[in-house]
Amino acid sequence: MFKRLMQQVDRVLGRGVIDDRLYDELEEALLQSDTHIETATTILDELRRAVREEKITEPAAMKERLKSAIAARFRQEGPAGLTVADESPTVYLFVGVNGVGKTTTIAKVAHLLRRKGFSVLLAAGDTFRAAAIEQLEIWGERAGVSVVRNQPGSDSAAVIYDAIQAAKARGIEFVLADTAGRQHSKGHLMAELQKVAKVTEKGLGRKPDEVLLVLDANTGQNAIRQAEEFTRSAGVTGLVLTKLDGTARGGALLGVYERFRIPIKLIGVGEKMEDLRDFKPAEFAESLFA
Ligand SMILES: Nc1nc2c(ncn2[C@@H]2O[C@H](COP(=O)(O)OP(=O)(O)OP(=O)(O)O)[C@@H](O)[C@H]2O)c(=O)[nH]1
Ligand SMILES: [Mg+2]
Repeated sequence: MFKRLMQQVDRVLGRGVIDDRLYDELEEALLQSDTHIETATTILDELRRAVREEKITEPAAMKERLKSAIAARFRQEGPAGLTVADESPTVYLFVGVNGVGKTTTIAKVAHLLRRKGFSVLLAAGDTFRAAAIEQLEIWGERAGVSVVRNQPGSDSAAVIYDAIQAAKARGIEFVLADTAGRQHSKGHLMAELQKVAKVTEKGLGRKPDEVLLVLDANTGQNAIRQAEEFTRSAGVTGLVLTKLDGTARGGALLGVYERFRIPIKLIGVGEKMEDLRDFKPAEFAESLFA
């Protein structure tokens, strides 16, 4: 995803001298790949310090240092992977604006859990559009899992509540709940998510085990605003970064992670059910420059 950035860096470093103009050009390259200005400044400060302290004189060595400065932004603490509850069902809510890949990611997670032998139920909580319910049902069929649904326009929180009750009654281990990314207004969307979170807690006797904010890697700086809003109304516990296949941008994701410190749990690398990966910071950092 930073391939273009690295090409630019190669060109900039090709001049062979480390001077202020070089840092300005590196900053420009970072900003063009959607890196937030504060993040870019931090990265370049770190680079300047490293160049000074490690007495780096070669632009090639500087490039390696820049890579590790970017990779360091993604370093995470705490356990990786999704939380699994002691008491079934484990419930994951998927939230995010329209088109980011919520429904597709649910299908991918369902497929993964099924392959590991777990029982899964999907909740068609995006009741805003009839097509959204149908789309989830198609994915459910493909992944071999049932879907709890209601009429379009019905209460989203109620569908998710019903799915939790059904999972309890049938001894199903995981409930994956879709939510709407689109509403009459943003205020309405956020209010609905607050209600979904509250009703889930009521039905489950605890907060949802994960509230996963799905972000499209092509989003740019808007990703920060999305993270802000969804964190406020839905208590996000993890990020899923989608569409990491074939994007030249993605610098904004550095900013989201740095600012909110919400762990990145999964990444989407395509449109098929198999196209889901665990987030491994080191591997991921390496792939940024591939
Ligand atoms: N290339 C690629 N495409 C993806 C990925 N994840 C999702 N998509 C595509 O993105 C589009 C939107 O995906 P959906 O899962 O419908 O997104 P959504 O968030 O549920 O959208 P709404 O229901 O409209 O809010 C679809 O065409 C997906 O195939 C990914 O990791 N890579
Ligand atoms: Mg959807």
